[in-house]
Amino acid sequence: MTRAPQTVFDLAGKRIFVAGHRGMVGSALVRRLASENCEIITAGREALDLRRQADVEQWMAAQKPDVVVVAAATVGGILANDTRPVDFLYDNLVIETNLIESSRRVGVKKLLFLGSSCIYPRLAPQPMREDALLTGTLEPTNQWYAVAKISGIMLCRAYRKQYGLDYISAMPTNLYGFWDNFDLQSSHVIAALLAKAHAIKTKGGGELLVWGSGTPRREFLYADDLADALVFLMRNYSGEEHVNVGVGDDVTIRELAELIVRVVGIDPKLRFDFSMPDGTPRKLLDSGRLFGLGWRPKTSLEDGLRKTYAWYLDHAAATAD
Ligand code: GFB
Repeated sequence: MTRAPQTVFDLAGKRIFVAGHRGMVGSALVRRLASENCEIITAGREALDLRRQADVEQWMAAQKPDVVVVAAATVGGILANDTRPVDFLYDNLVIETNLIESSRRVGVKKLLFLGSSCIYPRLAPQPMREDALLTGTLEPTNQWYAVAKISGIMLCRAYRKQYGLDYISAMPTNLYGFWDNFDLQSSHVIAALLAKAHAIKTKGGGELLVWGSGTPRREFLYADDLADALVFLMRNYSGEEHVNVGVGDDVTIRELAELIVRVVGIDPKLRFDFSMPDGTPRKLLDSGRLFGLGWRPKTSLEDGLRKTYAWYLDHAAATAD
């Protein structure tokens, strides 16, 4: 039997700034925090550009949050990462730097920085443990994003070391869920395949185009499960090392495509586009540290895909290509 860990940080009554609250992760976190006895504060992009240092410092000084979650980032799938290196490196470096340093200035007590499983070397031993960080060469398609996220981890460690601040980092595996980006050029694989499968269903026929060979393996976590893990970590974790957040198993891209067409309710021929990149051959996290603390995901991949497809039908399908 796993014993519930002792609470090390109480969220009750705290002012929590969720940076990036309109994104898939930030919005899931806002939904999850609604059941905690805390005050959530947010800033829309039109009100605050997180890439502007002086603006962020001024906003933080006025708002004085107790807790900050760095869920704001420039994100995207394999093609966006590979073709927009400046956006993925520059934007993410400045956003995290501005948020972390301004948090120190205004006395933020707890900060949670969010990274990604692409921080690990392309050929890291699987499943990837936290100590695989900086042991080998990165995957070229997302090295820009990875370097920015590794820098964020190091910033949190540096602020812990120099200022004794309780700034922690979580590294989620590949994510999907509500408010994902369904644009076919810039999205991740689940949103893309759901949108493409839905278009086939609407047209009444066609092949499902899958980028790459279909052989890469990926682990997928439902965004609402991630949000639950983040609340758990804010409460129960205070350490220098980042913490992996995954589900513990993975599927091939072909298996994912087969599951998605079943969820959408069609049976098209799959066509693999070998001119598109495969990326990392496998990215399965070892989430043993988090599981050992007592947290587990609740949503199976099939259930999560069904919920995400239902959300897509309600929100995004009408405006899609
Ligand atoms: O989700 P995805 O873009 O991200 O692609 P990564 C995962 C795999 O799915 C790759 C294949 O092998 C893609 O080639 N795939 C098949 C597709 N069909 C499609 C499609 O229609 N669209 C997309 N996007 N992929 C990202 C990183 O890598 O993972 C980010 O680039 C971030 O920086 C994120 O870390 C979590 O898993 O390859």
